[in-house]
Amino acid sequence: MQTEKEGEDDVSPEEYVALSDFTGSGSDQLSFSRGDRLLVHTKPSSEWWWAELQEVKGYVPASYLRKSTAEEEEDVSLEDPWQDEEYFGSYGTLRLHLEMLSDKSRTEAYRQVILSNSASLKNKVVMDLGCGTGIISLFCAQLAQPSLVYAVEASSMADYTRQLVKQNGSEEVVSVLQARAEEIELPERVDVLVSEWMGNSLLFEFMVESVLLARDRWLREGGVMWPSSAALTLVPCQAHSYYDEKMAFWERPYGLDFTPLQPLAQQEFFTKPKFSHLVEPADCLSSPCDVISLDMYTLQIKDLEAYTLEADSLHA
Ligand code: J7C
Repeated sequence: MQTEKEGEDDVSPEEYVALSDFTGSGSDQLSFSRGDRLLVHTKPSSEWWWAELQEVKGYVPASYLRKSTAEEEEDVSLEDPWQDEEYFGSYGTLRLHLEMLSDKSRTEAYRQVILSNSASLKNKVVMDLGCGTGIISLFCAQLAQPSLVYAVEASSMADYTRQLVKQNGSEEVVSVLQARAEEIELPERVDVLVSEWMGNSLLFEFMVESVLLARDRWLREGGVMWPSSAALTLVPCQAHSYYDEKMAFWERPYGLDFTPLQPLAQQEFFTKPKFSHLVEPADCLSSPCDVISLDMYTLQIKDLEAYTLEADSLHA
């Protein structure tokens, strides 16, 4: 049994989940991201708690946290957010598909390749790995004349993809398989393996692993990979016009002087990386540099695992 004093020090911390991102100011506050799991040691006030994240302790705002439930604590899949269930779960809703479909340069690039290679697709068997809503499979079916497209999608979106294929009159050509690429069984090898697998910073999600496995298992010898190569390109850039535009909001809204909020706006909106920002060529501060280049015909998983970046290559 614990004495009161021992209890204060030894009371087991409670686990909380972050509801949204928080950037701590000063060295005694923790910064965290939405979904992070924090251990709350003590609750000195109703607003600020003393907590721990990855072995670092600091104050956190209580209103940013919710208690994690017993089921969550037991659910090992949540320990690794990219476990299959969570990963494919996120692709079972429209949010990420909307993001991908709204990416015009991405979607148009696939459409264009299929259109300009339509002759070589005639009577060919295609696999569209991770087809999502089936856009690439539909482009193949409608812009070329493949004999068959296997549209492979592991998430529950596959149900809707089947409906979309039917709705667009392509059910004779496109066969939707709801399965992980690693598990599918096909009666034949395919002539073309097309996939939109590229994640943030190219390799995030590591879907490339599934593509390579499908290539080795299901692409016939001499078959075609789309894309045939991939690169991660870095370029230092500025975003002055975006910055100015966002800060200008705090100048005179409704004719009132709101400039005292500008330092706060700067802290809140500009201390984190900005994703999905379209960089104008004029904002690039040097010529781009490829830091990863992949040949999708020869690439092996072990090459990726062993990838290291020579600092010298950045000066090239
Ligand atoms: N098997 C089947 N579908 C997959 C797999 C896999 N191994 N990995 C990812 N997907 C699906 C996923 O459900 C989503 O619809 C799409 O492929 C991911 C596309 N991600 C991307 N960054 N372009």
